[in-house]
Amino acid sequence: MSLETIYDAVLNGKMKEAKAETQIAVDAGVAAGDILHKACIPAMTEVGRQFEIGERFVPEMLIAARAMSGALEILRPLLIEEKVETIGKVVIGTVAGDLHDIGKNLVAMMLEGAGFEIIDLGNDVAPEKFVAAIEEHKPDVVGMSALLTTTMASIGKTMDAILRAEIRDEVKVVIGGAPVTQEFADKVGADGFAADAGSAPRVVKALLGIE
Ligand code: B1M
Repeated sequence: MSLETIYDAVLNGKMKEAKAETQIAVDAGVAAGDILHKACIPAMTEVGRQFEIGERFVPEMLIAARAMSGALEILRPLLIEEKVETIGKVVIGTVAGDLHDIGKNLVAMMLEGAGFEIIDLGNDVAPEKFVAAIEEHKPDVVGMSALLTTTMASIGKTMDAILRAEIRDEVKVVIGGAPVTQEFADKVGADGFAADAGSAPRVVKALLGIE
């Protein structure tokens, strides 16, 4: 057992091995926070880096994210016990009228892999539901995904609802999805745009001033 073995298992998308090695490490007394911060998160950071430079593709990123989720199943209750702090909280959802959630799920997994707590509202999320989730969970960041040119308008409507609820100053907004662009993000007044799941953690961290 070593943290390096867990790092390799996550990096290479070997879920069974990631889970088994994580359990072995936990049983040997390694702190869950160390497993997360010294093995799992660095592996997912590397996955994101490789994706951004075109050395990996979506399916490979997905299997690595699943391996990370496998390890997290074991670590999550222990991290709560150890009171290990996450680096921030993200509420994420696919906007109203849009049922596409594969990309959003991948972004959520990569953000979780980077150390964020994720509150996933699912797909077809109405503006009022985003507002209610911001009021309830007080996230640092709200992420909206849209895959249809027609549902890009729902991003604007959700931004309006957030403004009307007078909570715009309390959160950073990051948007993405195949038809979404930086230009559109500027137009609707979002704080950030991420082109893909590999770059999303970097964009969100930069907005929060996290190294
Ligand atoms: Co739909 N669909 N679909 N579809 N579908 C597209 C998006 C489409 C491009 C296909 C096409 O015509 N070539 C087209 C949209 C055209 C447009 O508006 N520009 C389309 C259409 C038209 C439709 C329907 C209207 C079809 C119909 O019924 N006539 C319908 C709409 C239903 C609805 O939403 N109301 C529909 C339905 C569906 C299914 C339900 C069958 C299914 C979705 C299943 C699901 O998600 N659970 C589906 C699928 C699978 C697709 C395609 C084939 C694949 C989408 C996908 O998962 N890609 C898609 C065509 C295509 O992309 N080749 C298509 C993989 C995923 C990893 O990538 O989602 O782009 P992506 O996410 C990326 C980035 O965009 C980014 O990071 C992700 C990972 O790198 N990203 C973010 C995404 N969200 C982000 C959020 C961020 C940051 C980055 O910050 C918060």
